[in-house]
Amino acid sequence: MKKQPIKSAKAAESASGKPAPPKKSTDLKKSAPELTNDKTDDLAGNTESGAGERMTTNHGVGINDDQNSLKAGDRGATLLEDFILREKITHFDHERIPERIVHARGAGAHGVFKVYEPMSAVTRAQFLNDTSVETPVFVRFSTVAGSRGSSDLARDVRGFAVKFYTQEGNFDLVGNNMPVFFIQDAMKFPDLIHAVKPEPDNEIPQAASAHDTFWDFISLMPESTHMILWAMSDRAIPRSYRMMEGFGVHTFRFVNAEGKASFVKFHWKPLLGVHSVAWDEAQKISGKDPDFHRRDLWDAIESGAFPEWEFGVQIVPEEDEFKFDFDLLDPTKLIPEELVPVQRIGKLTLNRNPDNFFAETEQVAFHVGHVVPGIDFSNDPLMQGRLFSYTDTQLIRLGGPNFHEIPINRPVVPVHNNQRDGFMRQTINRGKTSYGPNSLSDNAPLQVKAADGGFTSYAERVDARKIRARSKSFLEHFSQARLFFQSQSDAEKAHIIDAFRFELGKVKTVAIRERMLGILAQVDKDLATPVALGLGLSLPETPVQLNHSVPADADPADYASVNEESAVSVSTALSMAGTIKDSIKTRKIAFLTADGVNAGSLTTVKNALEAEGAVVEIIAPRLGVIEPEDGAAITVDQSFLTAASVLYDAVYVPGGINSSATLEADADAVHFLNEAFRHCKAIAADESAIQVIDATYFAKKIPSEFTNETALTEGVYIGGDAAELAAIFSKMIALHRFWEREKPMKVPA
Ligand code: HDE
Repeated sequence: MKKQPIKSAKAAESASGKPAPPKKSTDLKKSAPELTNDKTDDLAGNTESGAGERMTTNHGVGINDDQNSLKAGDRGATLLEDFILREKITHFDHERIPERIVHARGAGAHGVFKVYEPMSAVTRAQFLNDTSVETPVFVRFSTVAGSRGSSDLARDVRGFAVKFYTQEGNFDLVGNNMPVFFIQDAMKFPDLIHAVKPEPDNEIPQAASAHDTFWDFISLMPESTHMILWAMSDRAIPRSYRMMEGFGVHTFRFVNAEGKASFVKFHWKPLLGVHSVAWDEAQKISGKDPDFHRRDLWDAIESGAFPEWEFGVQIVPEEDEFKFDFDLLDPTKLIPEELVPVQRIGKLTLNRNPDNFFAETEQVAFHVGHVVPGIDFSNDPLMQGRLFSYTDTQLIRLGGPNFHEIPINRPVVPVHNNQRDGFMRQTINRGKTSYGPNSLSDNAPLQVKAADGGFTSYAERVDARKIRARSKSFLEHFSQARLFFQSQSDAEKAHIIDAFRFELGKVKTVAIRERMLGILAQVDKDLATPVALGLGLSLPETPVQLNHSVPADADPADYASVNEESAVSVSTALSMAGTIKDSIKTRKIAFLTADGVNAGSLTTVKNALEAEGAVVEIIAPRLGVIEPEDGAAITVDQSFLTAASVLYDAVYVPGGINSSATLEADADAVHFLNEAFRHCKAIAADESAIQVIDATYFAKKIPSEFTNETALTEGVYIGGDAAELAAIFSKMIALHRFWEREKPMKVPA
């Protein structure tokens, strides 16, 4: 029997007795198409909008006066008897639950997943075999270190957690946007998080790793070197959640119907490519719009521009387990795509925003241990610890053992077992038996044969002594950090060097900076030397002793870091330079305008960019409308006060003699352009707006005439023909950024 959700008044009234259809796509969302699947149907029984309804207490009594408390006379005192006031205030007093200890700040969305081809050769998981099935999903993206109210643009790892509501139960893929992790053993996770969180005496800094305790820990943990290179790269400051890769990080197992297992690494590949912002820009966005990523995800879905990822797998046959120069169980290592290609096996589409942040995004509870038949664990010691942590944390965060009944968490298939009771139990279990074996209910609920979808754990052979130790195969810490660094473009390398200079520059204890340089020197001198220069320090002459985290009775030699060369010297998949750059879909373009703008050029360029899916906003010195030199008044979307260049991907200045004169003299407009240039964005202007460009710093930096030839290398174009300009500008925007001009042409902004 299907579980009975609590029904809203509307649903309860429905003639069929079935839950009412989801309200979200019909009455609340403007452009999202009608969308139903097993999960929306399931959630529908718990949704309500209150629109046009009578106001009641939580116990259904109509409320006559929601403005005044009950008093002895109109000047008080308030009476304890006022059950309506007491209920309202009490509920309010208890509205908050503890935020997640990590990944507290996040944004979620609903979607669907579909596999391209049956994967029966490697897994029996039904949702990876039936190409006709659209599996509902809920995804939550997050930062790691900051509190719920912190900025989206912190330099940080991003969580990428996907809950698949499959017909065989829920499968959670709780990944990150980086393929490796800081530590190799779950034992060190509380230490890592204590080190990165704000310092305990003064709770400073918020959502930032640039402080002593974090780098103290990292500099003592050579196993974190590979991950720290990723964290200092632009991957840690994504342009959008929609433009991030995702990784399961650990090696998992696939198991097919014959019981044969393969190792598998999971990937998400965004169809819009992998893109980032500049660090200076990230810091400014944190002030101008701390909800930048959350808003971006929400707006894209609302406008029908549904974010998409392909699901990728790297499959390693069990017999190849020891064929690599690293241990597959070591979560600080990735499998270079050159060694095992990523097969793209399906597509994830996010197509519906949550109805309620708290009920869905905050209450969703992911767990690495939520697997379905055909997917199993490996012995990665980090993963093994996670298998404990996730349910444990929900018990305190969501207040008890029944969080699986919260609508966003419950599966779309019925739940039957002998577990009972506990805080906030929703299910009304009928009958006398809550144990098995039993004869009174014919032994129900009945165990499920493997052939009918019962989960059976992979029968891995284990024959070992109990031992607390680190495998020797985990001691090589630098080869993949070097592989990562050497696979980056020059601009990406420069950003990593700057990030280390920034972060270590914020560290007050010089010995920590020095120790970190000792680690970087093991990775690559081309990295360590400029970082040392920026810190005003010199590199240590001899490699420093790197075996700090050693058990009390162990021989340090057994823990000494090893530094070898990776079998692969460059892996193009690790760089973002070669990512997809053929689309301007959802890119935000600022049009700088004023009274007297040329409506012809403005409209031609606007229509052309919008036709390709870009989002254009008209920015002017003030809100309201601007009067063009030709045609009807144009509505202004933002003033220079509410807009900022860091919130856009590209800038265009349409023609118009009078508007150009106004903008040329407007410091905010000129600053807007200078800042966009500093952050390496595409900039275009009509010929008759050349004076606005001439007022910028970068006009003096670029010697060329901003022609077709240089537009795609320098990212600045000025043209007289609006249609031609739009075509070139679009190609420039698709390139995302012109990082090459960053260092040689830096301008004040
Ligand atoms: Fe998590 N992690 N984690 N983690 N993690 C949590 O669970 C933990 C790790 C990840 O949007 C917590 O429900 C341990 C790796 C994501 O709700 C907690 C260890 C990866 C999210 C927890 C790790 C992740 C979490 C906090 C080391 C990438 C957010 C709240 C042994 C593969 C999920 C919660 C969401 C959340 C524990 C390491 C990803 C405390 C002990 C590696 C995306 O249970």
